[in-house]
Amino acid sequence: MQFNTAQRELTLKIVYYGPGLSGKTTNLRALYQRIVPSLRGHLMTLDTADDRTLFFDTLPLVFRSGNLKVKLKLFTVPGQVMHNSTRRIVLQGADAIAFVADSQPAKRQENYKYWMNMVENLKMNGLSIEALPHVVQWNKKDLGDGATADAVAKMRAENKQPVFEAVAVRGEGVVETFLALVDLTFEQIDRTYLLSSKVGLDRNLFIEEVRRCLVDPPRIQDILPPRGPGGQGGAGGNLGGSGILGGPGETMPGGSGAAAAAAAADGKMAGGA
Ligand SMILES: Nc1nc2c(ncn2[C@@H]2O[C@H](COP(=O)(O)OP(=O)(O)O)[C@@H](O)[C@H]2O)c(=O)[nH]1
Ligand SMILES: [Mg+2]
Repeated sequence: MQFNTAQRELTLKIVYYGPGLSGKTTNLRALYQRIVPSLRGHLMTLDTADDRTLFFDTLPLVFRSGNLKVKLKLFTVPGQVMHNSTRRIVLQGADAIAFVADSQPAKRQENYKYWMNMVENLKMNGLSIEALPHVVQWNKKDLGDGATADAVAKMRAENKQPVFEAVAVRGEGVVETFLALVDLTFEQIDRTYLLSSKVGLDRNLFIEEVRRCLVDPPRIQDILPPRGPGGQGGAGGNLGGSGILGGPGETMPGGSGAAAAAAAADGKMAGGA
């Protein structure tokens, strides 16, 4: 987070993380389509011919809230293994994470591997998923199966972070994922920086301003279920070990230890390159 008090400007960095081809760039494209045209910043994507993100994508969203200028800077990471150092750099100074998992049964191990890779890369940046507002989006719901649906239900029941299903190519679930994350992010920075009492920036007002930037936005109360007891409002969570992304041996050959080690080794290799 950057807070420029002189210019009364707040900048938040939101990173879409996940395995290659899970739909991160598609999320940004779909979101761009839902931003009121007069408010649209420049969506910068850099794909190779086969849909692979080469570096990263960015989409800014700038609006006023109270007497503050707010900049939300959205980034995606490139998913391919060889781009780990880029992923790590993109995570620098992240304020919030949308983890885009792939619902395809064949991708469950990938999801887990990239979750662990994210945990590792956050750590290298002095960040931790437990302390960062985050949501999980299960994209490509149209390609999921019963086992994916079970995994989603189980993750929801654990109540560690908001969980969304999406079909980003059709724009479904994209705005919901984004708004929920922005809401959690505001809550978190408000806890730390007391924005409501210090600069009169209130959570509802903030979210309303974000909604105003969007065409036909859902209501926030329809997106976020009431927080259950023990729900950490996105600040908690320990999803890597929960088995939900295909971890602890359930759905993944080799068990969690092997995947975690593989993910960590990945990180080390690319980091050292
Ligand atoms: N069937 C289906 N395809 C999708 C969905 N979302 C994205 N895709 C496709 O998956 C491919 C990879 O998407 P992309 O956004 O480039 O993935 P990224 O690597 O995570 O940025 C593209 O061909 C998209 O059109 C979805 O919800 N369902
Ligand atoms: Mg991409």
